[in-house]
Amino acid sequence: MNRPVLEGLRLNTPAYVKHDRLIAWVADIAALTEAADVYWCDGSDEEYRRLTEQLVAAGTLLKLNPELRPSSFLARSDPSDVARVEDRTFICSAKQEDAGPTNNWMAPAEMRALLQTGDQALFKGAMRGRTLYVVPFSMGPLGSHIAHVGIELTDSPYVAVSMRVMTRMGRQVFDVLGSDGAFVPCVHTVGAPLQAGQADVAWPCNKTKYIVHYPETREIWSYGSGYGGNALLGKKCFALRIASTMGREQGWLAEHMLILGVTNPQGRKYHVAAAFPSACGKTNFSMLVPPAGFKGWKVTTIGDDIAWIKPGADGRLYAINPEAGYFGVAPGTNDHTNPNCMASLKRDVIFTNVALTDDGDVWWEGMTDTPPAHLIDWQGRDWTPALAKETGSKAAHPNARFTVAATNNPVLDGDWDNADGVAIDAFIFGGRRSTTVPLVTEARNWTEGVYMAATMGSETTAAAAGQQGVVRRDPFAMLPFMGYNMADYFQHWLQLGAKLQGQGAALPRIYCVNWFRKGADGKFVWPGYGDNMRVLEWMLGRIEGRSQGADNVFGVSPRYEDLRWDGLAFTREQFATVIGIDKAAWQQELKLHAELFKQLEHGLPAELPATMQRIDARLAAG
Ligand code: SAT
Ligand code: MN
Repeated sequence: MNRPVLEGLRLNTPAYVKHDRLIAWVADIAALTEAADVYWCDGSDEEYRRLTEQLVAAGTLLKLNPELRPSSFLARSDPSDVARVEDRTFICSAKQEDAGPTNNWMAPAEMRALLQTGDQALFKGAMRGRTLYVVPFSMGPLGSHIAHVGIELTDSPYVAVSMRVMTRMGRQVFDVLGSDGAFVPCVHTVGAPLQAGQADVAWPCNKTKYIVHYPETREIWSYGSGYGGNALLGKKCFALRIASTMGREQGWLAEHMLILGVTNPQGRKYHVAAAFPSACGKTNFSMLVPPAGFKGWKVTTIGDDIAWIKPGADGRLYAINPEAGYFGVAPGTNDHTNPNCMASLKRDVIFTNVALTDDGDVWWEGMTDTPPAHLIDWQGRDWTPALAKETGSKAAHPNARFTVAATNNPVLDGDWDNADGVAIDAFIFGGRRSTTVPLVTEARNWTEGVYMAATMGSETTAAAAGQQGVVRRDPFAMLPFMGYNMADYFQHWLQLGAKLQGQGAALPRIYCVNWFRKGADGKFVWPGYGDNMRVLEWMLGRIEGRSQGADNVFGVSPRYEDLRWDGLAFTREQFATVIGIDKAAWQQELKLHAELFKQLEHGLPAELPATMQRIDARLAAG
């Protein structure tokens, strides 16, 4: 192997790393980026303490009051670096059609010239003056047959400590890898090299950003951002975009889904995986507290964001959560919407872009009804409720996040770390729709379920779209996370279902939900949160053959008398508002489905337009 000459740079490779190809790759990247030093993360408590102390000294992290929020920190990002950058995210497959019409694409050679090989290549010298951290991580329980290993090389110690919270990170990963095990190489730089003597800033980043995936070689290259899914490359980049392409080749699924366990009063336990777009309450649903009337019911969390799902020898689908922590949206989280999450956040948390209270704790919009009289906002400026009234300025950024280990969750499922995963009984797909889509509908078969998932959509917020009520189609809640052609992905789901059915397996039931229908007053009609348990109970009742429902054009939905209402005053009229199918609205809706299918026509499975035509015909007849 052609090793680069590293003038004066020691690789510092620990003796327990036996993987020559990996070591050579680290040397290559250190040479390309001209990193000042190389540090191999071991994942120990001592290392976490040392790196967080270093980040406090550098001003990236602020230590919170240890009495109020023990072992916890606040990071404030650069105001230009606060979220995933979808328009800077690329799938660089050899052929453009393999990325499909929903992804940004560039030819691999062209992208490599831009990032690695060209005269002005962005990664050349990008880590000058910085340490390159080697971050070994396992997505999924170490050694699980469903898990995969990644190695992230990053010049951000904030990323290194966040990866320790979010993944199984540390030297034990090298035991799994041995001398030639497979890993997904992930290269990340904030894109802010330091000249000799140049002082660093608290949140280094670059105006130019590239989040790049090469599906054929399973590589990830990320430039210019230190935030969330742009930088913690195990999450969306690996566990969804790269893993979806691995799953397609190998016959499994990488999904943007929470996984929960639900145990009924008789002690029978079910597992449900549910896909919702970002910021639609996945973390809340995965930690749901059943309402008072549901004695003996228990909901436990396996994952809150991503599921890797493989068929077992028995033909059932087994899911693991590839992550080991939660990177959740803080605003709106409180003791009513998600008490288990609030309990998870009592200690050992890295908060990003929330507000700081005068006594050294955190606050965000929606945490309490009455905000504190004074705060330091997410940009480090004074904030008061009066100022907010006047200028609308938010104390916490709307995409402010917490990073916390799953083990902090009081309702963590006993099987969350089970290497074999849990057998899935039902899939749920849900968007955010103020009209049209009923509270819950069961698909009558797998194809109808895939249709529901393929056509799901969400109304964009006014801020994102400049106008209210525009529906963005977000198939399977995977639109920003697909690693290949969306139409091929639909086909993969259909094929997997057909194959398992051919083996005589009972497939999971598929449900479409919508918690977000609004009444004439513009307010949400369905109470949501813990009351979603009523819908979950109906689904499990369907699986057991107990719950009744009524057939409609879209599938099977409950009637008022099919749900349990103990402890909730919810009238037949209110229920009609959230469950009804409006003929005109659905005719309009189907036009939008047809638009989506037109966009995805290259390789689109014929079953989907055929299903649309069946719905259309029933609508016309009804
Ligand atoms: O920043 S993340 O991509 O991890 C979260 C999200 O936007 O869904
Ligand atoms: Mn997500």
